[in-house]
Amino acid sequence: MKDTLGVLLAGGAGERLFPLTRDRAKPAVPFGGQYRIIDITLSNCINSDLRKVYILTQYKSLSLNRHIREGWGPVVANELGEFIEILPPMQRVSVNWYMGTADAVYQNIYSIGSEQPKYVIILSGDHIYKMNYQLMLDQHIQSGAHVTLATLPIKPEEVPRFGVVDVARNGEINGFLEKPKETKLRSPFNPERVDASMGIYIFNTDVLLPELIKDAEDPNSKHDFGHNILPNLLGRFKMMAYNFVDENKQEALYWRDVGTLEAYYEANLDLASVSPIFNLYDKSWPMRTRSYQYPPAKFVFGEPGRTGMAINSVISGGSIISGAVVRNSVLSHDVRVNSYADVDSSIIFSHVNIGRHSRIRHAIIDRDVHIPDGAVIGYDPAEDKRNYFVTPSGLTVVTRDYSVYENPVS
Ligand code: ADQ
Ligand code: ADP
Repeated sequence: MKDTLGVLLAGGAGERLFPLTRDRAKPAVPFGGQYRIIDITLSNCINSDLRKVYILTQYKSLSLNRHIREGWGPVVANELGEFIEILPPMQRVSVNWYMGTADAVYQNIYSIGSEQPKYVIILSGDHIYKMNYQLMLDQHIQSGAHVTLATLPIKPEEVPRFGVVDVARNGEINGFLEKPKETKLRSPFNPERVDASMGIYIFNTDVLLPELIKDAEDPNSKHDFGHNILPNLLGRFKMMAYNFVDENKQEALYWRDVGTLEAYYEANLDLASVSPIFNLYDKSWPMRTRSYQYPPAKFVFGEPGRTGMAINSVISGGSIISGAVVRNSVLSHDVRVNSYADVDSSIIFSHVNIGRHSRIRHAIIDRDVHIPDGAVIGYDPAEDKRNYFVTPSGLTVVTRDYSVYENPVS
């Protein structure tokens, strides 16, 4: 890993996560109470001993920048040449913003070159998974590949969202097609699945940099890894797949693109379940984040006889549940849930105050929102639509616009 540079793409708009991405980039969207989505990939980096990482940002990146600077800057030893550093578009080699993913990397070609890494691993800041990139690099080196793509088996109907990879039994890649409408291709390892790209690539640097320059000079290119760079490498370089599967079952290991509100909601609620698939308490693979100085979460009697409690829930520091019941939910920092309130199967961001007698179910409440006393959210989608954002599947999202500021947190 000492010879490897990580380049983490964190500049996508995350449109399908709207309205959570209205004021922040997708990688900065809170996850699991105290984390941001990008923390999962950055934790994978540190746990894999990848300690030189550039993060390419552009879209609404203030909150992301702050989080990285304060949370991740101190994790690595700068004096040893390690860094976790944000690179926004600087117009050094181009007058444009980052056009596509390949252009984002191309625009930082000097920063990459000056580190003189032997390998570059391209990552994305959008996914929830635990992966040891060291094992992928080991395979890359042992196989003598110029480029290695991480792949996982998906259902055929999912291909419009993925790069489809034609993999031979020996792991060599013979074809690649970005987001086709459909495909007849099936995995040689599982006839009911298609091998898909996870958007994680290891390149030999001496292959990557000339390809980026060539792509930048091509006026017909979208400057995207999936559409342009990868298909252009076929037949010219040795490309291998690194299959992210459970060896026994030939099924994919846990990996989620939390790119839609529903997928995001499910992945969060999984954390609060008795036996989550994605375990945050696994000491062999710690998840890190920016630390805040909040006091511990507290559960108290509110009104006489009203017990404050949380069941099957993740509750972050600084929160107080007073005479209210919280079930199957994920609460971020500094949340107040007041007497007689009932919160069920919901995600509550930081600094939210939930008024007395309110009932919230199957909802996401963005930060700083003050839910007034007696509010009912998530029980009647038609009614919710008049006041809040409701997804077609009936998930209610309450954003800051809907705050009732005259009811401040005491
Ligand atoms: P997508 O995730 O749909 O597909 P894309 O939108 O290009 O591809 O995003 C890839 C990553 O780059 C994301 O983390 C995004 O935030 C970031 N990004 C996008 N545009 C950027 C820009 N201009 N500057 C900086 N960062 C940017 C990709 C692959 C598929 C693969 C799926 C797996 O293209 O082949 O199957 O990931 O999810
Ligand atoms: P996060 O919850 O991701 O930490 P921040 O509170 O840091 O978000 O806000 C991110 C950016 O969005 C900041 O620049 C902030 O000023 C801006 N912002 C916050 N709330 C609103 C709003 N209601 N409308 C427009 N911009 C907002």
